[in-house]
Parts: sequence; structure tokens; C-alpha cells
Amino acid sequence: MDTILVIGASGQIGTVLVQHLQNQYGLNRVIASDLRMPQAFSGIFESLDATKADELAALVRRYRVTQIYHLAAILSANGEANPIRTWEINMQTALNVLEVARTQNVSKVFIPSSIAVFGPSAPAFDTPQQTQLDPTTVYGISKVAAENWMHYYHVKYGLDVRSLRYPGVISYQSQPGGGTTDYAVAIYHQAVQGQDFTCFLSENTRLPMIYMDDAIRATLELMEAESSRIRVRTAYNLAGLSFTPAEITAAIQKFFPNFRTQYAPDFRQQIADSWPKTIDDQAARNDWEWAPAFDLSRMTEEMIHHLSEYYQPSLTQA
Ligand code: NAD
Ligand code: AKB
Repeated sequence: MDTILVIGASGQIGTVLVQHLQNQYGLNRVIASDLRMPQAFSGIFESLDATKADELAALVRRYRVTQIYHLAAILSANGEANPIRTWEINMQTALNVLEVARTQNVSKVFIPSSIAVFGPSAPAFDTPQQTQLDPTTVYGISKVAAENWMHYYHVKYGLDVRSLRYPGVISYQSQPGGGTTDYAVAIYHQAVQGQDFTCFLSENTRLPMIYMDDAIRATLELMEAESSRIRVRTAYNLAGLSFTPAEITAAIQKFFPNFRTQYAPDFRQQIADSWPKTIDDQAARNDWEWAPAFDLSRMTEEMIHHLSEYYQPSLTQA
């Protein structure tokens, strides 16, 4: 019987992942932890600062944790406000997780990486699994370092640690936590509330994205795959869909013809320009049969449906 610890459980991905894990393993088998309590939460929650190795180790011992999903991090845009602090938090938490897993015989660990590992030297289209990694953000630098540490713990200690380079994750259940891809969530919230949107990226900035359902399924499929099939022990490239602000605006206009987007690029434009436009995820497809299900029109339909229920429940029930 597995007992699963999720660190960073109150964030965009954690909020949704915890519910899936609770459904799969049972409410008492999933320990959600974070600096802050998730909203409207049922299940076991423990307050944890994952930079504190002793607190983390005590939690792992107390619950006899067998799997860890480590989601705590400072993302690309927020990270630039305080690069040294971002490095300390992202690296210290990742190293604490790897070390506690090694010393307390945790059988499986998931620590996500990001398309932010890529920089200007990587091919922008169909960015391959193996290529030069020269990120321009402290977030990206910390993700490259974490990938190398994961590989090190696997080779040196045999730790079963697995990872995905998530693209920008789009969800209706939770708000994103300060990244460069956040506009693609905010735009739906504005549209459903009948408001126009001001985008902090320019209209033709193409970025790799993924719908939350696909991101969660990829995570669980990766974690459930036979260990022998996991041939990449840094992090797998993962592709969902890829679009520009102009294209997502056009997809939303099919539901709200009067919806308009204005463009006011800020510092996040430079980050976006250094990232891939599309991702080659052949290794994930080959090794554990990854295939995304959501394209732009299907995702847009779901986002608008769920957010309409949230903002205008009386209209959607009528
Ligand atoms: P998020 O910012 O929404 O959530 C991160 C959570 O970590 C927050 O709830 C925060 O309170 C918590 N946290 C921060 N410092 C902590 C600490 N010291 N101890 C315990 N908890 C702490 O992030 P997210 O979008 O849910 O991302 C989860 C993971 O996935 C991160 O590693 C991120 O880099 C990665 N990722 C996310 C995306 C995306 O688009 N959401 C894309 C690529 C990679
Ligand atoms: C961000 O924009 O920082 C994240 C990511 C792609 O890692 N969404």
C-alpha cells in the first residue's frame, strides 16, 4: 500500500493532482503539504516548508511515505524578481526531497521540470529531447540543475526518480503561480466574464502548452510505467498543443464573437522569446506511449464550459 506525499499541493498543478491521487489511492493515503492550506480541501494536509530538511524528514517518517510528488517551486516570471532566493528555494527543496528519498527508502519520486530548461541555442521548432540547454531565467537554470541531480541520484543510488518537462499548463480549477505562460489561463477568465484582455506577450508569440487533464494523465502514466521503460532519467520532453495569443483569441471568439485582446508586452516577452515554440516528445511516446488528447478547440470548449459554471452558474443551469 503506497502512501504519497505531495509537496506544493496548494499550487496550480498540486490542487488538481492531489484530487486524482486521492481518487486512485484513497483519501487517507495522500498527504498534501504546502506553506499554505489549499482552498476547500478535504483529506490530510500538513503545513511544510520543504527548504527545511528536518521537517520534511519527520513528515516522511511519520507517515511512512513511499512516493513523493515534489511540486514546490518559484516559476519563471516571479523568479526573476529575486533570482538568488529563487535558486535557493528551487534547489534546496529539490535536494531535500532527493536526499530524504534516498535515506528513507522512498520507492518513487516525481519532480517536474519545464520547457524553461531550453534557451536561445535550442532549435525553436520541434525542440529535441537532447540539445543544448542554455536557459536565460534563474527558474530555467534551477530546472536544468535539478534534472542533472535527478539523473545523478538515479545512477549513483538507484533512486527511481522520474520527471517531465511540462509546457505551460492550462486549467480552470486553479490559478497559475507566476509564470510566463499564465496569460493563457487569464485570457479565459476575462472572456467568460465578458471583459476584453490585455496580453503581456505579443500576438504572434508561439509557446508549447498543455491542458491540465493531459498534464495529470502524463504524470500518472509516467509514474505507473515499469521502471525498465523509463530510459530518460533527467526529464522527458512533453508536448500537448502549441498556439499564439492571436490563435487562442480566435478560438475564444468562436464562443464570444465580441471578445478582443490588446497587446502590451512586458519583461515576460523576452523569456517567451527564449523558449521553444513546439516540442518533440518522441521519447515519451516511444518509452511509455504518451499521446495528448486536447487540441486548442477542445480545450477552449472545456475551459469556457467550466469557467461559465463558476462565474455564471445560474446561466449554465438554465
Ligand atoms: P505553483 O506556483 O502554482 O505552486 C507551487 C506551490 O509550491 C505553491 O502552492 C507554493 O505555496 C508552494 N511552495 C513554494 N515554496 C514552498 C516551500 N518552501 N515549501 C513548500 N511549498 C512551497 O506551481 P505549479 O504551477 O503548480 O507548478 C508545480 C511544479 O510544476 C513546479 O515545479 C513547476 O516548476 C512545474 N511546472 C509548472 C508548469 C505550469 O505551467 N504550471 C509548467 C512547467 C513546470
Ligand atoms: C512558467 O511559465 O514559468 C511555467 C513553465 C512553463 O514552467 N508555466
